[in-house]
Amino acid sequence: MSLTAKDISVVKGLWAKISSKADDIGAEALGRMLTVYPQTKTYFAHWADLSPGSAPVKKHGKTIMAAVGDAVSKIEDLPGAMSQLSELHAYKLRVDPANFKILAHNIIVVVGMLFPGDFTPEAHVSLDKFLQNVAWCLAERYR
Ligand code: HNI
Repeated sequence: MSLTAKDISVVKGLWAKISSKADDIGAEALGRMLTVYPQTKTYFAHWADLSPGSAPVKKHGKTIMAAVGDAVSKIEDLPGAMSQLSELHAYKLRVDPANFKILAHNIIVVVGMLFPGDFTPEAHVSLDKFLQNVAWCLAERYR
């Protein structure tokens, strides 16, 4: 499902409004993913504390959202933007790509929670399409 020019402008507009809170969004989304979909915890078993609000969850939430912000800035070439991260997740981290959609879902939920006014149906659909594309591009190097 490719992004239209409208999706691109809606995602960029939404990101401009929410990016100053990207660290909070990432921490909340990652903490919820680990709580609500506990099968995702296996990949982070080396962390001291996997509970919402813990230091590693906050730190890694920030890392993830920095990569999402980078993807927004390279939205016209998402496969190129995500290619190195795809290789890392496929060959080194060996993350089942089904999990990318789970994290995308959690990011959507948290954006809706933290920015109810900006999270119009129009913003929702374009952000969902964008994150599904990010998930798809992250899975691209798996085979
Ligand atoms: Ni992911 C590391 C981005 C989804 C498991 N991940 C990273 C890094 C970035 C990143 C950036 C740091 C790379 C580096 O060190 O060079 N991850 C993303 C993005 C998404 C995503 C943008 C989806 C939107 N990662 C997931 C999912 C899982 C996952 C869904 C597992 C359920 N990622 C990891 C693990 C690491 C990781 C594990 C290493 C973390 C660590 O601390 O060892």
